[in-house]
Amino acid sequence: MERIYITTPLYYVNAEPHLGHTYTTVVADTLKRYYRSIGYDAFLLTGTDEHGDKIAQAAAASGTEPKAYADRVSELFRLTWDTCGIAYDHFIRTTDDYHKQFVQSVLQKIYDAGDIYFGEYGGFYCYGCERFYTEKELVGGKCPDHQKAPDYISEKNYFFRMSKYQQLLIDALQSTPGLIRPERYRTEVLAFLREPLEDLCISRPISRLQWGIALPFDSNYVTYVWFDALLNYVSALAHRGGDSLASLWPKANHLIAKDILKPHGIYWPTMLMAAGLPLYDHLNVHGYWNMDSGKMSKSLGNVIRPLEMKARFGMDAFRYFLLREMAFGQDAKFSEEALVTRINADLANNLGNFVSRALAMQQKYFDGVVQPLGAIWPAEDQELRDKFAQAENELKDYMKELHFHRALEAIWSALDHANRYIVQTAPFTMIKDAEKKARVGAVLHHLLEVVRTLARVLAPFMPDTAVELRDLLAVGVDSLKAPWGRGFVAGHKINPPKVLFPRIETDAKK
Ligand code: ME8
Repeated sequence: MERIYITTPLYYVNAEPHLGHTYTTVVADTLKRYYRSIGYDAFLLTGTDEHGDKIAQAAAASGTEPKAYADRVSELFRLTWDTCGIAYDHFIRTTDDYHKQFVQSVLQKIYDAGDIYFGEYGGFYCYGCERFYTEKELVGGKCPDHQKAPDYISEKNYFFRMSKYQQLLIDALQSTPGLIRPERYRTEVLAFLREPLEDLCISRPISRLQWGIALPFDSNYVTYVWFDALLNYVSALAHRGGDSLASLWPKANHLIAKDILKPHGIYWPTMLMAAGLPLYDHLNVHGYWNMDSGKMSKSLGNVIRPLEMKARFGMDAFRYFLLREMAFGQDAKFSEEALVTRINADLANNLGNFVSRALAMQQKYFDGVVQPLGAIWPAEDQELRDKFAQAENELKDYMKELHFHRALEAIWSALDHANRYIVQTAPFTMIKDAEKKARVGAVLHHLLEVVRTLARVLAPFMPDTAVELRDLLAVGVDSLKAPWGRGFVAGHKINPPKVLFPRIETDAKK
């Protein structure tokens, strides 16, 4: 059986789940459902990143101990994903004992092999990013992400000999085009590697920070949060036991946004090399969601919370918007107006109306009982079937390249065709002529085949809607696999229609 291992970043517990986290997690969930649907053994990992300065400071600011603080926010992430119906297989916390032990064992192994050494380092440190910056990386003397001047600190620390793996990493990136994708991010990492790579400071003295995993070879230090957190992708599999590590790790597909390209594109593969582990299969990098009003932030009061979106618009509508609106790899803009426009046009109108028309006619003309297709299919029937077959083929190619928006576009283009088919065949006119009743039955049967196909192809993107469609058709999961024209047994009765996506009235129209 083919396998795929899908991961989201481990989200920091100093912020509550928002639009950005939700996008990556929804993409991961969609991929998992898609690969499952084509017969893969797909495993999805998510979780929370809980150590380091940033979390210790956030806990202190809220007057809580770091562990209690992390417990609360981590639970919030887990609950959010549960409520959103994310089908993760394991939720890892970097404070889990097995993870801590795993990190220590890897540190010891790399230390014993001579790739970790003790040295002195002074540099510009940004607490927000939890990393040192070179002068060149600062913009106007400030961290480009946090717009704050970093602190200059000098101290004795442990270093990972990252520089030793620079050439090996360049070779791997050059010989494996898809290792980091889309291509522009591979190019970005390669460009960065044109400069000599410095060794990575992987410890923090406990005089400055206690909230971390103790170094196994020096209890005066804790592990730098990135060296701890990145290892989650492997520790979770080791913890799972069996052949998980051997069979799933080489099939790893990480999902991240471009903000954490450097740790995933440089630190992580060199760490894997030092630990004697194979590299991930793909690092998949998406762009940023921006708000109309600029960056999303608590202080601007424009944070988009997934549970609010689910409550107001429904999870599937929100998922559809996220996957349809952003081209994976590029930035996208979020606005409620755009969301409502998509819901009304694509979901209420195109999809919702199609389904309710098909089901309503079936009910009205044949009391819900599916009619025979007839031995000879006119050209328009074949065209309809072919249009969906083509969309499904395109979808396969698009999913391989993470072009979710194009996959959905292909389905909607077939749906447009199906709406035109109703207009062209005009069953509502034909039914007035008793002699054409059999043809009306056949046309409606084709419409139900469209609904059945939709229940199959939409399942990874809009899982609840797919189930609703299936319930409306009164068929089981297995019957979704049947080829066009073989989905319903003679005399099968479907259910009456219902409104899947109510139109959202905007203020302007009220
Ligand atoms: O970086 N648009 O955690 P984090 C799109 N703990 N995606 C966004 C986004 C936005 N505006 N904002 C956040 C960390 N994301 C580390 C990761 S992994 C071993 C450790 C998503 O909570 C996106 O996936 O800051 C981004 O990479 C991630 O959240 C950063 O989450």
